[in-house]
Amino acid sequence: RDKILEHFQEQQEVKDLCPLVSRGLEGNLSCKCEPITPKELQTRFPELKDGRLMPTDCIARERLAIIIPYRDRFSHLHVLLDQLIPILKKQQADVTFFVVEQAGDEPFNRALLHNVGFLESAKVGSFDCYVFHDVDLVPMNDNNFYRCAANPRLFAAAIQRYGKRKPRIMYHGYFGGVVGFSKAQYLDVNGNSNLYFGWGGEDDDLLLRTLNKAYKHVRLNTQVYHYRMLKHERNDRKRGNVDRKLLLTTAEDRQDMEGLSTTKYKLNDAHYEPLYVWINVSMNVTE
Ligand code: UD2
Ligand code: MN
Repeated sequence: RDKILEHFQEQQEVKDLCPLVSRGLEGNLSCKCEPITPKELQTRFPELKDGRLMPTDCIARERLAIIIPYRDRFSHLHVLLDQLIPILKKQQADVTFFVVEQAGDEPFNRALLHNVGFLESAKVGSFDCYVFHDVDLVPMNDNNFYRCAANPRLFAAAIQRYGKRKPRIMYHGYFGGVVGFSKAQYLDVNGNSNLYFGWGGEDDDLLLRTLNKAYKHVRLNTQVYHYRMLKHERNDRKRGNVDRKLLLTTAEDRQDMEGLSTTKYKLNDAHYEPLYVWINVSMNVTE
């Protein structure tokens, strides 16, 4: 009888898969979006270790990587995490945050940093799902599920820009801000193009790649999948910019030759912090 009891207790220890829809979700959220230091964040969320958050009472259905392209937005980064972590906790996500920083002051290349995040994440673990996340977009509803699906997804279905009252759809065919790909989908589209230095175009290129591989541009509910954009200076949209309109005309032709498979960078630093994996890379603009 003791043996049976023992066995039963062991069985109890085995965790189940987390439910598809977690309990305790609230819907629309507020955000004070006040500055917070990494130290304060660590105190608030001591369960984060090496940038990873895991459910305690069940096994997550997928392992998620959130890739944040980054340069000089320290305050935004921590405001974002302060809002994002409680949502992901409630969603019982197994998530690791990667901050991918571009060194130097060459024109920013968001899309290349996405590729770097994907490639470097493989050194940390095996991820099923990738969400590429602008540092300044704060999710405002916890039914916004950070999960992958049959098609790549635009999470940022609607965005409330600074000073505007309502979130709105950016434009038909918008595919920037926050997007999600399963590992297989990202490999399938050969990731992002590496050629978009400076502001703009890279997100449109990614949509062309996605549609070209016969995926659909799924429209998610804008009442749920909406974000607030934190205040920042408008970028210098001209400086060092490549001719993004010209590049876009060849997006599909370049897709298999140029992208994740040809990403080049110099890894300056990669280390664990409690809240994230920090990666710093240099790019060679003239290459
Ligand atoms: C828009 C898109 C963005 C991207 C960009 C063009 C929205 C809400 N977002 O962003 O997804 O397509 O246009 O490239 O429409 N970043 C830094 N430091 C910098 C510059 C950029 O960290 O100096 C990162 C950061 O994660 C930021 C993202 O790149 O959120 C996009 O750059 P942005 O916010 O300066 O440009 P924005 O708002 O026009
Ligand atoms: Mn922005």
